[in-house]
Parts: sequence; C-alpha cells; structure tokens
Amino acid sequence: MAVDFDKPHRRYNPLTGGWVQVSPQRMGRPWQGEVSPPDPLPPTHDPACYLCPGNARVGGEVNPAYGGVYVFGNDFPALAEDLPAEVDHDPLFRAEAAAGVCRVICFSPDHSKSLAELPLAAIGAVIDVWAAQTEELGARFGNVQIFENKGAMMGCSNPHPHGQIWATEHWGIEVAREDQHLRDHREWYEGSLLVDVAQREAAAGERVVEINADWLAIVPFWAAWPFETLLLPRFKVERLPQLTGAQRASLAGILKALTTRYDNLFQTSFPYSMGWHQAPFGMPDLDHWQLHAHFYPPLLRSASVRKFMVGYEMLAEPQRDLTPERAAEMLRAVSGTQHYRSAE
Ligand code: H2U
Ligand code: ZN
Repeated sequence: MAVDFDKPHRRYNPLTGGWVQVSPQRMGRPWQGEVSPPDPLPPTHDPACYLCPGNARVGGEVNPAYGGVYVFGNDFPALAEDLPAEVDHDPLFRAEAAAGVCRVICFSPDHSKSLAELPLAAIGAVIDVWAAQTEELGARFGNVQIFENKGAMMGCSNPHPHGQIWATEHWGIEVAREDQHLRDHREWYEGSLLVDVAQREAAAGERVVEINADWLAIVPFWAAWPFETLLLPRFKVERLPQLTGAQRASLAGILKALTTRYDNLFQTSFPYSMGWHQAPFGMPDLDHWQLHAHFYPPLLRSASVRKFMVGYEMLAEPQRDLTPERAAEMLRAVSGTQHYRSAE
C-alpha cells in the first residue's frame, strides 16, 4: 500500500542513509509568512570589519585594497598543514592527526552585499575562485570543502560576504557517507542517484524552487530543515573545475535567484550554512559522483523563529511539520528576481 503523505510518515535520504519524520497533520492551518521589521542595511565599507579591503585583520595583517574576490589563509586555522600522519589504533580511544589548510574567501569588497545582491558577474567570479581553489588544493588533499556560514544565527558574526575553504587529507564523515551511498546506489540500481533525482524532480515540479537549462534547486523529498534545498546540475559533472563558462554563468544565475527567494521569504537576509559536495580526490573511480550544493537554513516561521534540532531530533531522528512540497511552494511564491531591499 502506498504511504499516505497527509499522515505521519518517514522519508529516506538515499544520499546519507538517514530518515526524516514528517508530521503534516500538524500543519493543517493555512499560514502566511510573517514579515519582520527591516534589518538595518550595513554600510558598503565598515571601518571595524576585519574583512573589508584595507582593514586590519584580528591577527594584525592588513587586507589589500582588493576589488574582486579575495582569498587569505585563516588566521585561526582549525587544521595544521604539516602534520606527521599519526594514528592511535586503541579500539576504545582511536584517533588520527588532522592535517589540512583553512582559507577564508571574501566574495566581494562590498561589505553590504550577500550573494543575492551581488551582480551576476561578481557571483561568477566567486564560482571561478571556488573552482580554482578546488583544483589547486585537490592536487594536495583528499577533500576540498567549500562552505559559507551566513548570519549570526549560524555562528557568523560578520555580515561581510564571505565563505571558507577547508582542505583535508581525510574526507569528512558527510562526504564519506555520500560516497558510500552514491556507490551503493549505482551498484543496486545502475542509474546515477543525483542525475536521476534531478530528472525526476524537474519532471514532477512539486519540489522545484528554481530551474534553468543547466541547474535545478529543489527542497529535497527527504529535507530535514524546513527550507533546506539541494542545488543539482542537470548534466553529469563531478567537480567544480569541470564546469564550462556557460555552466558557470547559469550557476551564478540560479545562485542569485535562489538566495533572492530565501531573502524575500521573511524579508530578511536569510541565514544558512551552504556548501559544495564534489568527488573527493585520489580515487581511481569517480563516476558515481555528482557535484551538488546543500543549503541548510535554520529559519522556520519568521526572521527570528527558528527550527531547533533538539530532543527527538538529537536522540532519534529529524522531524518536521511543514512538508518539503509546501516549503518549495512557499519559496516559489516569492520573487526570484526582485530582492525585497531593492523593491521600490
Ligand atoms: P565564519 O565564516 O563562520 O564567519 O568564520 C570566519 C572565519 O574567519 C573564522 O574561521 C576567520 C575566523 O577564524 N578570521 C580570520 O582568519 N581573520 C580575522 O581577522 C578574523 C576572522
Ligand atoms: Zn567588511
């Protein structure tokens, strides 16, 4: 018998092997997004910002008067570059040295503009740097993890548009999990998991938030966070450096549209952690891989009401009331072209 999606049910995440419990009966009432008072617009240059061009960072180094994307070595790296490969094999207290490189990437010299408000060419420049960093660090490390923490709610205290790049010899556990599940899926079902998901979702449409000729942003069937999205290519590609100029341009377009929708949803600079997953380096076979990005926003009902992953989530598995289909519909209902701060 088919699952009744109007009743409590669980959905499987084929990328990680996780499950999410969906309780749509608790969302019976129709509901309109609450609009919060507008956040103050940050200045284009903030003398107190450690990421703005020409300013001193916490460690004392001074940023150059950069005019585009600017990458520097994190002054407080979580990893160390030249570590001997030490391992403790104790079955109870196993450990290994964690070598790697941590960099910070300023998306723009303009302190006030997040991805949503940057011009397409500037977003394209960020994509080019993501790809170049992947290429350079992938020659030395197993995983190049590109991510962005955005908003105070996500632990980011500086609104200057920036992200991070961590390159490690080991794969993070999320990457290792995805590698295993992508591999298993190919073996069991033959298709390529994320290529097939993109095809099915584009055809069905109900979870699609944004789509263009090359890319697709969906609230995945198995989303755990209320407005979580998965950004997928509509063609086979394993890593960022492989993207052609045209595919980078269409990626800039969908990134701008998706983040504009996010900001418009609660008329706030939408907090999230986002990041890329791409084929790890040093594997002979990477055909099971497909490049993709995850967006994990914490907000649930307004600029201040967030989803907490506590209690049942910590001890059993994630649970949500709002269905992924309804979340996608809400994101589709706001503009992907006109940002609320520029709307006049
Ligand atoms: P968020 O992406 O979470 O905001 O972190 C910013 C990073 O910037 C953080 O890892 C680094 C911090 O170590 N940083 C510097 O490298 N230099 C500075 O002057 C301040 C912040
Ligand atoms: Zn700044």
